[in-house]
Amino acid sequence: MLPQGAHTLTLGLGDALIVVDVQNDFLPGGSLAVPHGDEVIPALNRYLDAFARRGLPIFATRDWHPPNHCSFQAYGGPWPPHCVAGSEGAALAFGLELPASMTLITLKGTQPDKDAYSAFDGTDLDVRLRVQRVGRVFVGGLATDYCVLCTVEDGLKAGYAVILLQDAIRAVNVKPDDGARAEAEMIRRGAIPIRWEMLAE
Ligand code: VGL
Ligand code: ZN
Repeated sequence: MLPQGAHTLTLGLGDALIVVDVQNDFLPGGSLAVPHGDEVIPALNRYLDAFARRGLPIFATRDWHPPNHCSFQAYGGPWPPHCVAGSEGAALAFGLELPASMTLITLKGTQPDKDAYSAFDGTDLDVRLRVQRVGRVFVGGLATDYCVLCTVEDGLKAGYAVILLQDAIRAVNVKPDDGARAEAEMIRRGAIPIRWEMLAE
């Protein structure tokens, strides 16, 4: 049940779903595990089904680094090795129900000397969205305080309306309130937070 007065949101033409970096290395047991990262999988599956049933486009991004990537500690970066291109850790999470026929995959962070948290950074995502006449993107996945944050910020800068799937994101929380701060920042910049209950049938 929705609280009285709450708004609902109807999916339609021009909407797209962006699933950010739901990859094994970001799940519990992975090399850069996001606490409770696996909880985004069932949450995203509901949105995936809603978009698929309406024939709306779905984009899945993958962090996809060379073994000598600059974000890895051995090369001066902040992170343990993760999402090495082609590795099991870089594979999309088992159980994530991406409809193969309508999902487009975007790889990012593929250059050794350049990190890319945003799905728009160094990719053709903007062009692919424009080709499909997308005006509004629904963003969920991992991690709230890095790739989701940067993807939402770049989406807003590129002129998209951005809906933040608040029940389908989880944070690394290097500092304990990083995730909460990132959410507040995305909303401050214009992202609209929703939860599953706010989507109209
Ligand atoms: C990410 C840290 C390093 C992310 C990627 O997907 O949020 N975080 N690489
Ligand atoms: Zn990375």
